[in-house]
Amino acid sequence: MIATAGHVDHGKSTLVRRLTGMEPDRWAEEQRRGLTIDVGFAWTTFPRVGEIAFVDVPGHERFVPNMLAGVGPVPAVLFVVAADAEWMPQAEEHLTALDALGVRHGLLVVTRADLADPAAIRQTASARISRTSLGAIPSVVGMDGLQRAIEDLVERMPAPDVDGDVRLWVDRSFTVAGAGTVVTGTLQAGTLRPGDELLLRGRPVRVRALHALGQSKSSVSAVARVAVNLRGVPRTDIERGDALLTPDAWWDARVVDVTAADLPRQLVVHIGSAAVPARAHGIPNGSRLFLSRLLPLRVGDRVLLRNPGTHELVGGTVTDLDRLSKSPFFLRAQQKALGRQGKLIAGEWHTDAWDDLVTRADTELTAWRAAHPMDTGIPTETLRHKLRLPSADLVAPLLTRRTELPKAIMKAFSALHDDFVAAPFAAPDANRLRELGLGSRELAAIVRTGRLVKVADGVFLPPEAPTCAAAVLARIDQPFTTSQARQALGTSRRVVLPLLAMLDRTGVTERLPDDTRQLR
Ligand SMILES: Nc1nc2c(ncn2[C@@H]2O[C@H](COP(=O)(O)OP(=O)(O)OP(=O)(O)O)[C@@H](O)[C@H]2O)c(=O)[nH]1
Ligand SMILES: [Mg+2]
Repeated sequence: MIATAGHVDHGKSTLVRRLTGMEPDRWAEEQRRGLTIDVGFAWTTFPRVGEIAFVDVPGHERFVPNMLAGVGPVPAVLFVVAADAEWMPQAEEHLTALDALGVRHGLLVVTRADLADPAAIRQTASARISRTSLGAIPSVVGMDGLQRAIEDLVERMPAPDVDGDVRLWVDRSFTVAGAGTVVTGTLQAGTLRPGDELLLRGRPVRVRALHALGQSKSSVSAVARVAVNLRGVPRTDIERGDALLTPDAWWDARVVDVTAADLPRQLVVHIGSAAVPARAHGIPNGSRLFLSRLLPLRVGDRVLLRNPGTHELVGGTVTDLDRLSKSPFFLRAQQKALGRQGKLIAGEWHTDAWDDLVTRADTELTAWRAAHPMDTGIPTETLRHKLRLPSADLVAPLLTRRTELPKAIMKAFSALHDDFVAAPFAAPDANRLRELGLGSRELAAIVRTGRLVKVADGVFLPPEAPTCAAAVLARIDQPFTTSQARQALGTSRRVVLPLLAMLDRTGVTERLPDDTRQLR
């Protein structure tokens, strides 16, 4: 795939027509006015490199957004200048756009050399181009040696990523009688096959059939011009700027951080065939863009930012999406878009900072216990807030993590565990703890790993004991005395007093003036 670029009327479409024998200006109005308005496509086969498709863009300044939609997804460019003209404004603007997009492969073609000496403009254009991402590129005059130069260009280009994720920016959509909705675009990476499920505006759609360069295909790999026939999608649900996406590979972002600084407040973000108005404000090392609609992006994407008032263009690289980069947690669907790998913690939440979180949770728990020696444990919401967890679902996995304990402690703990199976509220007394070799340090370690809760000094129970106690007490007559509670729980006064006090504090039970209690 190669795009054209250059000032209006400098012979881009004529060049494509001569190379392919096809008419890139497909609209009647374009042919009548001899002016390209929207992107056109034509293709041919060259002996050395096979099929080559050209995206022919308009040169007129009014159609710059169409030009950007055309060159956006294309990796190489034929930069056209006319021998009988100076270096012109849209040549400069197109070059700025190519530079901002980071296009690195190109060929300079001087046209209309029958009308003037091409030497001067060839030199000027080469010098200008060499200062951009294109660098020093070869140049040809007219059709002489053009085919060979294009073949050289294609051979220099890196092999496309045919296994990559698909993001097909739609540049046209139409209805074909009997087939339904068809969209076209430039496949930059990946491979498409009939039957593939893709996402369009967050909804799954299925590929019914594929065409490339006018022929039906059982698969199309990047880089290619492709027409995709979609099942069950009304034509009116798709427009230029939409994208067909590999599921879970891109993130539909509303807030986008980019490297570009000092941007105008109002601008238009161009990527692929999309042009989305946005508001910008400065942040350290760049700008934050608030898009007027969602765009499927990834960190590292190159975007083009255009000031619609002055037509100024700058490029930027995406550094963050929806302010997610600082969050230790992200959703599965955000992993690829953020370029992060993490393990699944709960629900759809992943993290790549688990060990760090465990350490921070430990610190918070230790501080909490010191400040609230009599409490069961830190309330879920408090820990969620302190660790800035995006969901309360993440608290439990952090607390119930099973940190390894030394073997001797684990052995003693298993003995305790067996005791609790027999009598769940019978906290071991000092003798039993001594017998098992569990001193205050060992017990603190067990509590830290969430295997025991400390109900009072020297009183330890399984972590589920308070909840179980509430369930047992709910089944006896209300209100109940301390002694009735002790009997129902099958335990001693030493345990029942602090256990009931804990249940009072956590709002499970209510202590009445006559010293009886009832469940709230
Ligand atoms: N004499 C001469 N005329 C040419 C040559 N190449 C193009 N032209 C003429 O220049 C005019 C503009 O050519 P196009 O190919 O439409 O130019 P373009 O760059 O596609 O223009 P836009 O798409 O509007 O930007 C047409 O009248 C062409 O016939 C050439 O090599 N020699
Ligand atoms: Mg044209």
